[in-house]
Amino acid sequence: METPDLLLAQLGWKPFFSEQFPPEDSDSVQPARVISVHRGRVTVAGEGYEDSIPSGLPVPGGAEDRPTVGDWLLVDRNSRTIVRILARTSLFKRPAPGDDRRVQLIAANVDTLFIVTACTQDFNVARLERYLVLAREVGVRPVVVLTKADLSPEPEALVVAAQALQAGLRVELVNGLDPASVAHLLDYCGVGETVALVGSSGVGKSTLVKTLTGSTSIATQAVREDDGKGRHTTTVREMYRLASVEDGGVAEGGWLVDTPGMRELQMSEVSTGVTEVFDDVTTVALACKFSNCTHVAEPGCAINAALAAGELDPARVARWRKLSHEDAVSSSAATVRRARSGNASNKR
Ligand SMILES: Nc1nc2c(ncn2[C@@H]2O[C@H](COP(=O)(O)OP(=O)(O)OP(=O)(O)O)[C@@H](O)[C@H]2O)c(=O)[nH]1
Ligand SMILES: [Mg+2]
Ligand SMILES: [Zn+2]
Repeated sequence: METPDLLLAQLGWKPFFSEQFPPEDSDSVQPARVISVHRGRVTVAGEGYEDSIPSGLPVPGGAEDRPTVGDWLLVDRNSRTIVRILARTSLFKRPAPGDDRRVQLIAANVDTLFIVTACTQDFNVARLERYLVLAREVGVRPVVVLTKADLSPEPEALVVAAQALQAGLRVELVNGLDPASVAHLLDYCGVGETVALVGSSGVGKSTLVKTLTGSTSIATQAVREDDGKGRHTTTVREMYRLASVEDGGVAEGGWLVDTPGMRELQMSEVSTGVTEVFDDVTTVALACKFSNCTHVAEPGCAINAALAAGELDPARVARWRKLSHEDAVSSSAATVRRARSGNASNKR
């Protein structure tokens, strides 16, 4: 017999959340986790129940005041409406495609990020670095999952290339279609833990979720046809429950969040992540003569000195420059945007 507390713990309930939930409120509201997001509604799961409720908040707020997959909510027991969204341990978001004044929330309260890439044309160290920056910035543990090992003549070389990006980085090589090959990924996703899968379209994120959960209802892309477009590209964000076998008995495992493939990953307000992922480069830059050195032609530039001495990889420095520049430009644009929308709402 499971205790109610255990059920919430299986959903990912942690002290961080219970501390935000005054016990005297439990008569009127109950905590529930967002399992999937639909137009105007969210599917939530709580202690022994699952329900579809309106996604609106009592008081509409800022861009991040919307429920996303993985969120913990307090739900009114009578009206079945959201009372509030609990503060998040982590939040993945990006500028909304086609409308950079809005942000798109991808997933909340994630413990581990599976950065999924295929041992095919998709493999690209610059893209992997972008996802690593994102993971650092958001504060979740990254794991690189290299799929389609069965389609590559020399997948081990790619494992080595990925591992070189960050000391201690976990890199897993799998055939996503083979349950035995993906089984060890379950170690990253114990009871109550949440793993989000991100990566380009077609790399095999939904396939991994399908194989790991044993689900038959998750749609994956058909093998790519001449137009290069799959027919079952994921469009919703949804969490899937893992069943794990422990001590001979079957227990509920953690949660996998499938996300739609991203065509491009824009970086904004990620300077901490860039600094940490490129710490080999940023440490050298500390020794530049000028603190605002652009590392182009300044005297006393430690980056250029290290490049000349062969102590830094020119390709990695070039990727660092590009990401830092992109972050600086889009972050200042975001600041301007916020200032403008702040003014606009004051006038209303
Ligand atoms: N041979 C082989 N095929 C794979 C593997 N993983 C995925 N595939 C195939 O690759 C295609 C795309 O897989 P999906 O799982 O739909 O890709 P996705 O990342 O979810 O794509 P989006 O939803 O568009 O982001 C499907 O035809 C899968 O069967 C693998 O490890 N080996
Ligand atoms: Mg998919
Ligand atoms: Zn410099």
